[in-house]
Amino acid sequence: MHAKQLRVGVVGATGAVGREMLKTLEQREFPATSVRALASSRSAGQEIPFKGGQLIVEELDENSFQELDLALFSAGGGTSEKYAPIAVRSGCVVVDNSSAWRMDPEVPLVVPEVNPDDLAKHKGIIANPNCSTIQMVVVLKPLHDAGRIKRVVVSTYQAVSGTGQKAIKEMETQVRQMFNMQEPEAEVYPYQIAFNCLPHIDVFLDNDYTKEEMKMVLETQKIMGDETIRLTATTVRVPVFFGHSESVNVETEKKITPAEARVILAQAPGVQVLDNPKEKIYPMPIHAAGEDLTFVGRIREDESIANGLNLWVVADNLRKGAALNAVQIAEVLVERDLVRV
Ligand code: 25A
Ligand code: L14
Repeated sequence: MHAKQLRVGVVGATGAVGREMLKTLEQREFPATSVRALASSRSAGQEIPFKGGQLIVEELDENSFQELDLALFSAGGGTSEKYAPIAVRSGCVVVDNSSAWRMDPEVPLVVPEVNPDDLAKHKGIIANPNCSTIQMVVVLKPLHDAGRIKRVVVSTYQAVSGTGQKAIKEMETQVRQMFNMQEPEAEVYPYQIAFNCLPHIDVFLDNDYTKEEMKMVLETQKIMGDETIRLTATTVRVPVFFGHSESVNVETEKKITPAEARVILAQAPGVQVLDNPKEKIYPMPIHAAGEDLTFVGRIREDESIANGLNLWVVADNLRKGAALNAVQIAEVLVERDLVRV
C-alpha cells in the first residue's frame, strides 16, 4: 500500500472508543497519510490531541467519505446503518465497531488472531465483534484447535466504559452522591451501578436472554467458523471503569489438561497467561486496563465432567475489545492490500 495515499477517518471520534482509536493509530504508527476526526454536530469544532498537534472534530455528513480511503466507525448502530453504505459507495472501506452489520453474511466479522483470512471476502464493510466476544475467542481458538470445543458456559463481569462516556460519568457521579449521603441518580442504566451488579446488558429479547448474551453465542460461531460450538452466556455489568472479566467453562472433545492448556495459551498470539495461585497471581481489570493483551489465569480442571476446563479471562474492553482490534483489522487490510471496495 506504500506509494499510495491512505486517508483515514474516525467516526465517533469524541466517544470513549473513538478517542482510543485515535490513540491506538498514533501508538502503533499506523501508515496513514492523514487522519480526520468525525462526530455529530454536538462535537464539531472540539479539539482532540493527536501526534503532538490537534485534530479539529468535523461534523459527519454524506460527503465526509469522498476524500477518505478507510473509516473506523464507533458512533452507535444507527450511525453505522446509515453512513457505512454511503462510505462504501464513495470508495471508502469501513471497519465498524457497532453491532449493526456483524451478523450480515456479506460482512466479515474478524479478530485478527483468529480469522484474518475472512477479510479477503469483504465488500467494503468489515465488522469488529462485541468486546466480550473478542477477548473470549482469542483464548478459545487455540483450545479449539487442540481439542475441539463442544460447549462453552460463560459469565461476564463488564466495565461501564463499554457503554461509553456517559456511563463512565454516571458511575463517578453516583459514587460522589453516595459519599455525600445523596440518592444516586440513574439515567444510562436502569438501576444504580455504583456498589451494585446488573444482570442486564443491552436489551432483553423474546427468549429472555439479553442481546449482549446472544451476541456472544452467534458472533463466536461466526468468528470461529464453526456453528457446532454450543455456547450459553450470562452478561453482567459490574462497578468497574475499565476492563471486562469473564469466567469461561469449556468442554472439549479431546481432553486438554490444565498444564497443556497453559502451554497452548502461552504460545497463543495476543494472550498472556497469568496463573500462579500460590503467589496470588491471576488477571484483574486494574492490571489489564491500558494493556493490549488478553490475560488468562485460574486455569483448572472442571472435575464435574470428563473433558472440562475453567478459565478466567480479562482484557481492556476499550482496547482489545474495541479500538485495538479495529486498528489491527485495518493493519491486516493494509498488509494484504485489501483497502479497496
Ligand atoms: O451501536 P451500539 O452497539 O448499539 O452502541 C451504541 C454506543 O455504544 C458505544 C458508543 O458510545 C455508541 O454510541 N459503543 C459502540 N461500540 C462499542 C464497543 N465495542 C461501544 N462502546 C464500547 N465498546 P461512545 O460514547 O463510545 O461514542 C459515542 C460517539 O458517537 C458519536 N455519535 C453519536 N451519534 C452520532 C455520532 N457521530 C456522528 N453522527 C452521529 N449521528 C458521538 O458524538 C460520540 O463521539 P457526540 O458528538 O454525540 O459526542 C458527544 C460528546 O459529548 C460527550 N458527552 C456525552 N455525554 C456526556 C459527555 N460528556 C460529559 N458528560 C456527559 N453526560 C462525549 O464524550 C462526546 O465527547
Ligand atoms: O455490541 O454497554 O459492541 O458495554 C459493546 C458494549 C454494546 C453495548 C457492542 C456495553 C456493545 C456494550
